[in-house]
Amino acid sequence: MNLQIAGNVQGFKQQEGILTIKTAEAEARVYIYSPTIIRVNISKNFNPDDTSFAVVRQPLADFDFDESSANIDITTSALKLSIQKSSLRFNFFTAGGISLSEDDARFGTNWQGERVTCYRRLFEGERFIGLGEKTGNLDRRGAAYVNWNTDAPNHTPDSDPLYKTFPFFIGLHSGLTYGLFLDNTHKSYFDFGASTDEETSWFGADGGDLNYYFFGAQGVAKIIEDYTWLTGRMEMPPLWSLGYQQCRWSYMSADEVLNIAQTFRKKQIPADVMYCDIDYMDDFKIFTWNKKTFPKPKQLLDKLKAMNFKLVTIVDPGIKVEQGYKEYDEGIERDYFAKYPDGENYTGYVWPGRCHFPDFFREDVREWWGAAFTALTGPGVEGFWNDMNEPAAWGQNIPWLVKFGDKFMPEVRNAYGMQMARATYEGTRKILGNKRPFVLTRAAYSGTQRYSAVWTGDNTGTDAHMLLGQRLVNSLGITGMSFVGVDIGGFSGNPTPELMVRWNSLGTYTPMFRNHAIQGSKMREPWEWGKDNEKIIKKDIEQRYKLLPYLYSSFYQSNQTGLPVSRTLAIEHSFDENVFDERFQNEFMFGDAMLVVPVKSTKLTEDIYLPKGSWYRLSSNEFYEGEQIVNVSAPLTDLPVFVKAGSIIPMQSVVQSTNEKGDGALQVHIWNGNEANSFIYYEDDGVSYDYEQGVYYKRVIRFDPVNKSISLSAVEGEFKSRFMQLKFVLHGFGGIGLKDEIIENKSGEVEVMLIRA
Ligand code: MIG
Repeated sequence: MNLQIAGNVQGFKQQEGILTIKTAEAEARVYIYSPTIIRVNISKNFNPDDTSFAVVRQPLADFDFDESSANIDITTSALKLSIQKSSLRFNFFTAGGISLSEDDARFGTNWQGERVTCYRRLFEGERFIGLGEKTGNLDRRGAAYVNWNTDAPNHTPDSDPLYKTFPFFIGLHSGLTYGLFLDNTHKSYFDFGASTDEETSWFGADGGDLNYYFFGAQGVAKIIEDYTWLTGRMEMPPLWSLGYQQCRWSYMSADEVLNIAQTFRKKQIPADVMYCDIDYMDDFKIFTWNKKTFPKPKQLLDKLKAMNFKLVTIVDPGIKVEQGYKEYDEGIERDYFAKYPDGENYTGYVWPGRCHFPDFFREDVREWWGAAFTALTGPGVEGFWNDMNEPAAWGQNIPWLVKFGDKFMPEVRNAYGMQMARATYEGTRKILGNKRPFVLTRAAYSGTQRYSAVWTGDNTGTDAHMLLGQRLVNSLGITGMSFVGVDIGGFSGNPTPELMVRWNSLGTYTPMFRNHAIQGSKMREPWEWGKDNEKIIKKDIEQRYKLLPYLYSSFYQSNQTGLPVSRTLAIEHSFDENVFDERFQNEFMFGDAMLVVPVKSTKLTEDIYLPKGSWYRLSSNEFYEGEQIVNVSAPLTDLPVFVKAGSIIPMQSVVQSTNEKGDGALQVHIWNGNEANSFIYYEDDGVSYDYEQGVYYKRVIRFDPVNKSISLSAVEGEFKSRFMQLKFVLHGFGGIGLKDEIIENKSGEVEVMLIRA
């Protein structure tokens, strides 16, 4: 195989917002999307069909550049790209001329056959975060990863690849930040100095173009904002999907589902969602119900509804080969399945036996798939769980000859799951009219946040997996996926009661809070762990429901800015080395205000790191200065959770489901601090898309420590808050003359309220 390295620039031209540069070996195209986002696409063989599954924005129509004998320079208000002519190299600088990221001087972009890689300079002390669902440390320096969406049952805390592909990372060095998104769905590779001479890192793919977007904003949060501007942001989730979710593979009958739901209500343990895993179907045929065990789906859904429960049902991509089965017959008749090059449908074995696989890359197939959900929405299902969409089949090795349209499987495999989630989302959104569907997918590619939540697949009931799960959640957040969950308790194996309790506490602070377990495992519901543990689990689930106003406002932040709900400390404290210390790397902010410390179930005290700022322990109001390592108690009844001084957290009374009104009071908790702070409180009906038409309720709550005042902005939007009363709950104000107290105001109409010492 020949090595080809992009050589000297032979010519260039600018046309319709694209600067095209030619060398003997390749062609490069440069586009500007915004002052902080530049796209570079280098190819030996451009595909005229320049489409992306991820990107939803268009480049600028035109931009200026300067040419000198050595370089072509493009300068924006934030960023400078200096393109070296011989040999062709792409080097990025801040507008002030400080180096952010450079091609390796020797190799730059190069090819071995179709395989393309880009070698880049590794800076001293450079750290890397991102890539989404990847095992290993928060700091990815010294590690290498592969993207190849894989069904990974029994994966370990070191396995790679897992189910999803997010070829986006953020580099941190010299007090500077940059981001890079390789938009290429082939099998791809990232090496952050794993085994090299400490001078180079590299990334590449088995085929396709070296097509990347460079982000030059300063600050990790700003880069995430730019990345999600480019690839889209999540919609507001249905409020019910933020409640507690109870799943199992499988509840075997409608009666069992109802019985579990009733037990939640009887024991007054709040919950919103029950799940049906694959056994609700007739012979695992998608869009059917098992006539014996789920004979009257509508009746089941009605009964659940009367108890304020929603139901989520699973769908897999594999369509059973069986004449007379509607989806099979239609798929054959209309030629909707993936094929071998000779036109024969590909057959793989999954739960139903021999299956064909819909070609979700086709719009007509997506529409057909989406419309079929009436079999589930008819009886009343509003949540749709997409599994096995890597895609997975027994043997786990779909032949490379299988084609989706004109593309062979290896070219687009990494986007298959995303396209299934898209078909599910678009179809169910259409059927449900103005109601928000809840979609959950296992496989994903960059941009999936536009369609679906994700969970991290088949973990195991061990402490190591609980901690890994938190890193996966935090890392997925960097790549635009805010609505993320893990199987609480661990999918495989049986957790100890202590681990179950601890993991459930952490679940309270996980964007999607779902308890799920493998077939054959011990039952997992909150009451299966003894009376004392049940009490703790119940209290933690109640805490989740108290926090819903805060959590919903935090999701609004994801909807508006792309900032995730669960945030690694590296987002705000990017150059604090303690944040990357293996002892502290799992800590995270849950929204703006709360710092959560995952602690193994076997440890009842823990060394933790509190970053810059001052902190209060949520459970006791105990005060701590930041930038220190402290040893704190961590009994199973009290996961270490801290609130940043000056924070504002709106809460509500405990309700049994998100459909209950509660006592009508919004409790605005404020913790004293020296810095001014504000919180955007957001509310809407939690159900419909009316918020897109301005039917929401939004106001800014401000805390001013100098004037000792708390103020509320005027209300924006047309929605009437469901809370009739505002209560302010003050923490830590004793020392300055205000004692902790509750101040009530009966009218939600009050615009400004001052509290003075
Ligand atoms: O072959 O539907 O990750 O959550 O319970 C296993 C059964 C298929 C894998 C999913 C898991 C689900 C299970 N599924």
